[in-house]
Amino acid sequence: MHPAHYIDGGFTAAGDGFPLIDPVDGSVRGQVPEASAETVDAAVSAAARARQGAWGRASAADRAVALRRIADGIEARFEEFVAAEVRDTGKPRALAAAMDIPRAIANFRAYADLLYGRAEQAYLSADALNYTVRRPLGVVAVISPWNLPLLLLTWKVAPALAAGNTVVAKPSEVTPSTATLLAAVMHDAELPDGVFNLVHGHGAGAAGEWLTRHPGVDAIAFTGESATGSAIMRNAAEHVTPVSFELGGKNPALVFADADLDQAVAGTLRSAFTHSGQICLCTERVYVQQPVFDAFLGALAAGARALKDYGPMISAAHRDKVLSYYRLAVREGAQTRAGGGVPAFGDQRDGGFYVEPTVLTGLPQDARTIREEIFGPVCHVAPFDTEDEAIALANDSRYGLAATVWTRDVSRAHRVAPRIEAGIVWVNCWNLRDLRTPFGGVKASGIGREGGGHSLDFFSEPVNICIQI
Ligand code: NAD
Ligand code: 6OD
Repeated sequence: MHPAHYIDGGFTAAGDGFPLIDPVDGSVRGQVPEASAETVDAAVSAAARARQGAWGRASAADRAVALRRIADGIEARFEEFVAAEVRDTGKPRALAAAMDIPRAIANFRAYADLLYGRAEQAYLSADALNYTVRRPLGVVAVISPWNLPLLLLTWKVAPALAAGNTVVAKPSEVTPSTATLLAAVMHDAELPDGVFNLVHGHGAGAAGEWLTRHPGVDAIAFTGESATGSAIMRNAAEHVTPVSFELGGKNPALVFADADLDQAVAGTLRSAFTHSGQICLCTERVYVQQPVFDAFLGALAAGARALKDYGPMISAAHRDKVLSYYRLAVREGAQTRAGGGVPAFGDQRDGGFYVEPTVLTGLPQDARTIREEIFGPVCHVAPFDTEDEAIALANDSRYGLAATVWTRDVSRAHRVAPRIEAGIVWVNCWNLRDLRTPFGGVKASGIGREGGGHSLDFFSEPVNICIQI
């Protein structure tokens, strides 16, 4: 299916287009329509009208039925979704089939389930009964990135719809395909016209920015870079539009000498190199306690060199950015223990945007390579002596999204985890997700929490009703 806008129940490819590039070989695979300001306006107006229609009157039970139909619709076209996600991102098929598309289905089912079982508190006193109802916010703009395109789009669209809102979604300009398929699923699920709308296009000075400045948008749910979050917040300030932000990270892993070393190495290979490091939760800073530093580093570097089935960076520009950090690291004094360059495959992938999985050592904590998010298949490994030192190193960052702690000492795990300044701390695991739990970051990694009731809270507002008795 070619990328197209979906507005008020109909597909249109109005507007000039730009090329869709295959990151595996650099070839042009199609055209993406660039939404004009009028197209964005039409989408917001359609969403505003749909609020007043059947969707605005639908009960939670009706909305849950609709969410299940959407989940079933994605499942019925599973292979099509997997193929589209693989084409846009170049990620291994196994990853899209095991993570991206199943999680998108689960996102809708989880919020269908969660709609039941939420009750607000009522307060009865001598003279009044106070109770609270939750009202949808209205038109929600969902702006999502390219790394887990359908997973992260549906992570916000599902709860926004569950809470009774209407949506205008703008996926990343480089990964438009699964969002377009999702619109087709919404259409087949007979969601009322205008409840879900989709516009394609760029961010700054284009569809993304116009949505965030639009007076008809009642809330903005955004996932992407921290710098983009700042820009959106400035624009959202104009109409005091509420925001929920999931932003960048520079995630630490702490490996204690009492850890199961094989488990810590295997876990760090996953946390640093899954999707070639292009997941906001990926580890870029590894701190290892001195007695096991050499053994851990040797095994991690060997594991990184052995990786074969990995995907490309999303674009030539992102490949160049990651490679510029590989070179910067060396200028800053790093030793490259694995990778550090561009792989040669001897096939069409040599025209694509690949970089080698890379392990670095030897940098001081104030090096830019240690402080800035790279978002590629690279981590730096440094030693520490004490628990306090490890926690201080982990927290010495402007970011605070996720951390991993590797230890067999249960007391240590409970002592260390709550002291790490991050929204999520995984102990002896990584990216193990329960969709009911709060997800988000501290510091420059985000504002607010999503997941379970936290998302439903953001996408609705409480109204207190006081009845004199
Ligand atoms: P990005 O910020 O460049 O773009 C994300 C989306 O925002 C895209 O749809 C883009 O078109 C749009 N956009 C860009 N500028 C905009 C503007 N001025 N106004 C409105 N919209 C705008 O991010 P990306 O490169 O697509 O994704 C990678 C980044 O996302 C990394 O920093 C990564 O850490 C972060 N990320 C965070 C999480 C999380 O859950 N915390 C998840 C995934 C990715
Ligand atoms: O698992 C999730 O719910 C989630 N939001 C993951 C984000 C990954 C970032 O790239």
